[in-house]
Amino acid sequence: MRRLLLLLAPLVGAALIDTRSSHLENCSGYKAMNIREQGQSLTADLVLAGDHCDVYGTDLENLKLLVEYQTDDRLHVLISDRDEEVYQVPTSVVPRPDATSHHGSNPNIRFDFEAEPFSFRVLRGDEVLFDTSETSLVFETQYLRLRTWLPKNPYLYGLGEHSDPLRLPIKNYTRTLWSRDAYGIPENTNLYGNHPIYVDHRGAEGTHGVFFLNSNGMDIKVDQTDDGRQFLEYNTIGGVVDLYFLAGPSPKEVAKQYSEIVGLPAMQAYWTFGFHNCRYGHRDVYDVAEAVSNYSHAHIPLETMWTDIDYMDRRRVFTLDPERFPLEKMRELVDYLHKHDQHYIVMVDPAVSDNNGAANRGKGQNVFLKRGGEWYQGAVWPGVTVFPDWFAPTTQDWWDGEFARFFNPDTGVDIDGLWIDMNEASNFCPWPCQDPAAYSVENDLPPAAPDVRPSSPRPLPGFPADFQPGKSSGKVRRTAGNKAGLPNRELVSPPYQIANAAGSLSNKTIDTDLIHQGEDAYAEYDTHNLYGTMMSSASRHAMSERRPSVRPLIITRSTFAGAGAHVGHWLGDNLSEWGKYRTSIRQMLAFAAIFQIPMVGSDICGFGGNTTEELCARWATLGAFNPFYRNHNSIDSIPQEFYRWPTVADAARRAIAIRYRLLDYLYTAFHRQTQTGEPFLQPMFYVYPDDSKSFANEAQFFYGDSLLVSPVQDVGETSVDAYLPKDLFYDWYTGAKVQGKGANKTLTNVGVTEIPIHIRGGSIIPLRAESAMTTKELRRRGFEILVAPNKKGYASGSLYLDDGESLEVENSSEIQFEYNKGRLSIRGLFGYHPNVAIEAITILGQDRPRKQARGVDYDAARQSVTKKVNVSLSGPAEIDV
Ligand SMILES: *[C@@H]1O[C@H](CO)[C@@H](O)[C@H](O)[C@H]1NC(C)=O
Ligand SMILES: *[C@@H]1O[C@H](CO)[C@@H](O)[C@H](O)[C@H]1NC(C)=O
Ligand SMILES: *[C@@H]1O[C@H](CO)[C@@H](O)[C@H](O)[C@H]1NC(C)=O
Ligand SMILES: *[C@@H]1O[C@H](CO)[C@@H](O)[C@H](O)[C@H]1NC(C)=O
Ligand SMILES: *[C@@H]1O[C@H](CO)[C@@H](O)[C@H](O)[C@H]1NC(C)=O
Ligand SMILES: *[C@@H]1O[C@H](CO)[C@@H](O)[C@H](O)[C@H]1NC(C)=O
Ligand SMILES: *[C@@H]1O[C@H](CO)[C@@H](O)[C@H](O)[C@H]1NC(C)=O
Ligand SMILES: *[C@@H]1O[C@H](CO)[C@@H](O)[C@H](O)[C@H]1NC(C)=O
Ligand SMILES: CC(=O)N[C@H]1CO[C@H](CO)[C@@H](O)[C@@H]1O
Repeated sequence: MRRLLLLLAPLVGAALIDTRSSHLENCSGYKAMNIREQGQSLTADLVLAGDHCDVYGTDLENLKLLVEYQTDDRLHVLISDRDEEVYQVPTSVVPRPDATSHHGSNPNIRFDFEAEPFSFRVLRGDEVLFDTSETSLVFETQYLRLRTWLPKNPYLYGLGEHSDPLRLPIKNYTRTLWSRDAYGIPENTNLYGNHPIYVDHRGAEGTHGVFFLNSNGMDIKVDQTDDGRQFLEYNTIGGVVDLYFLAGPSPKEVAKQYSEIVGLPAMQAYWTFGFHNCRYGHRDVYDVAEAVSNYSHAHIPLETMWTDIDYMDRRRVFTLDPERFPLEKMRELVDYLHKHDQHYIVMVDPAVSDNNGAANRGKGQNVFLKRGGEWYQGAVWPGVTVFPDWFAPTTQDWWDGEFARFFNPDTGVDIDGLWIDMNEASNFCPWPCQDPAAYSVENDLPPAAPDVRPSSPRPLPGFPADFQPGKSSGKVRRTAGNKAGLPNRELVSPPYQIANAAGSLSNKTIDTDLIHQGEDAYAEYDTHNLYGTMMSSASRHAMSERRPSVRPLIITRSTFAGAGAHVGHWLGDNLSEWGKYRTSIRQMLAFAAIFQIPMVGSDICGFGGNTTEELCARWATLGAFNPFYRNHNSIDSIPQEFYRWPTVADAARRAIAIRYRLLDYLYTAFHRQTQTGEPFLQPMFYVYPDDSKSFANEAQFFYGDSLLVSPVQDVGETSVDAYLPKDLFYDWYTGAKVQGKGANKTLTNVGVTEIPIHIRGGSIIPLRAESAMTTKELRRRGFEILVAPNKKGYASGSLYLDDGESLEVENSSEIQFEYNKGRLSIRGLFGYHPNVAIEAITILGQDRPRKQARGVDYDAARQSVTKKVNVSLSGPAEIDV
């Protein structure tokens, strides 16, 4: 039975004094009228209850409320303007879940409201999850405010992108969402992407999620009132109140429920989990080739080589530097890599130099942003650029065409994956950009190697002074009902200013008063936060056109909610500092477990600044447990390829060997996330939701459900205080049983080439018997099944197999392993037949040898037994060990 409580008694209680914005204090809010319940939904009209308060624009007098019980675990609350003129996130960018297919009748969360003044609550059982009472909803032309009360001392997570603590601060905290090119990834500022979802974890009471589907600039405040009441408040400069409540009740359930709204993440090819190397500042193709060769000599498995903007002709996308990166040499490099089962990826930026073939073709197809009929220009790496308008109906065709032409396997550079950057969108020229020449990029191309040095090196072009025309009125006429944005707004300096670390809204990005092409004529003001995600899906399309049958790897800098369905993300331009090494863990956890972008990783060894041998060695081991594992470096930093120092090379070889032996374990868990939304990489409390000592832990993490990773945290240290929940674990290296006590355990003597790993009792992990130099070779290795029984002698695990790259998978295996009292059973679906078998089965935690059976070895040091077997992976089996 669906229950809707209509509590019509007026609210008692003192109006709250909002000390930060006294003007809002007396806004009268709305009253609900014409309440109608139909099936799984409720609608009402909301009418302004008193005088206008008009604080940051004009109050809208007529709103409407829609409440939908979309599934038993998902409630949708939409408050929009009656005429639906106010901007809403286009469904072409973020498709909405099907709300009509619900047949369940036992909702686990429910909606409850007061009619006058209008406020609402969301409850799970008797527990109040969200409560807007006592502060009125403010819904103005350029400002929305909605506050919810929270219990004392809440554990909140999410609301990215940021580098702040995993558990968000609860006092005086403002999380601004506005895409920004944020060099250095500083804390307490808005970064590259936007994910307005938070997870509220209440321990034994349960976990729930709240997703605010709004792409406008906003400040989300988490704070306490003077009398100590905890709240979270949305302050948004546009859009509507579009909230999804996710019932949980566990963190993993919230993750699954969120994936039902924004989409399941894209499955990646097997090879993409290999080790990647990149740097900004390769002087030429010879230098790139030399790095490939040096990795090989150092016997460090290099799966994929990347090239930053260095390859371009004066940093113009879709061009090659004819002297430093000539086409025939680039083709030789790519052929060489492909012949050795390695891969190649290059960077593409959205901004196109306003002076080349790609720009001219784009202009012919009318694909760039315009101001007053002229192409809108900014300044990025190549100098003066134009910016693709992803809303223009012809942009996808043009983008596909440029990819087909430049990345043509027969005549161009045959890349295997794609890296997209600067898509916040970044613009070097600050608003209003009156002196563009002053923002010329000074760090010129690195000197060419002697054998390819041009007779006179060309300087990078400066910036002509004839662009960045003045402000336009921002006035557009649109028809009502298209959810495309109210007319006559102040699109550059709105009355409410969000705490954008770049200053004014348009600073260092595309002017926010530009109007996009397309019927809806969206304003950049409303859609700025979608730019990177629109480039992501357009690029996925372009890559799929080139190689339709395989999964495209695309790594982007800027993302919006739902981007994981198309792309992965690297954490941006961090620095070679211990602080960044540590924050990379929590950032990665937020993307993988909360935002559903599991293909994520940091720049290993740090991007900006100079790394050290010790930091790079530690980061090489931590990076082996990033889903996306790439060493990347900046142009003005000392080289940091793993082969540059002996300890780093050793750390990398060891860590990659562990990663590769575990690659099918990773692939299996990653695949599961792409099917169900259940996260692969997880904060500790996702696995131990009742253990309050794990709630704020951001120093350790679970790599899949079975492996706890506890990296050493700081310079000069060889020990780490690792928290071990009350459970049985096994040391990965020694096999020793470690009984977790719900307390810290100091792990000592952790050399710089090592990273502590514990296997959770009750796990079965499919391992490749040995590592390999490439993932192709790895797939020819047999399996060893590692069994780590729990106290009752039981363990389980799974293995997913397919051809590793098909977009539409025809044949796959989903194999379940179970171990109980000396017997391993193998069951499941066996559609994919690898040409390898299970070669050994190892059981940990055996303190004495069992009755000697043939082919069973006891390892006293590891307290394990190993049975050599030859069990095919093409059907069920039962094996006694
Ligand atoms: C809010 O209302 C109270 C009571 O009516 C009044 O005393 C106060 O001056 C008002 N505040 C503002 C900022 O208008
Ligand atoms: C709240 O944070 C702001 C900005 O970070 C700071 O300026 C202010 O002093 C803080 N206020 C309190 C009460 O801590
Ligand atoms: C490769 O190794 C050689 C020999 O150690 C060194 O001189 C060269 O600088 C290295 N090149 C690159 C790109 O790492
Ligand atoms: C734009 O950003 C620069 C720093 O990058 C800052 O100095 C300037 O004040 C900002 N301008 C505006 C209008 O916000
Ligand atoms: C990095 O090292 C190089 C070479 O020693 C030096 O020129 C540069 O200033 C260093 N950079 C930083 C940020 O310390
Ligand atoms: C474990 O040690 C870390 C690092 O020293 C510390 O921050 C944390 O509070 C400790 N946890 C417990 C439960 O003692
Ligand atoms: C799937 O397996 C069948 C039977 O083994 C085989 O004929 C077919 O070619 C396979 N399909 C793919 C895409 O490998
Ligand atoms: C394992 O069994 C398969 C099929 O029964 C056989 O072809 C293969 O030679 C065996 N491998 C070993 C190492 O014994
Ligand atoms: C230049 C820059 O952004 N540096 C930041 C690097 O990261 C540390 C720790 O997060 C910040 O404190 C710095 O501001």
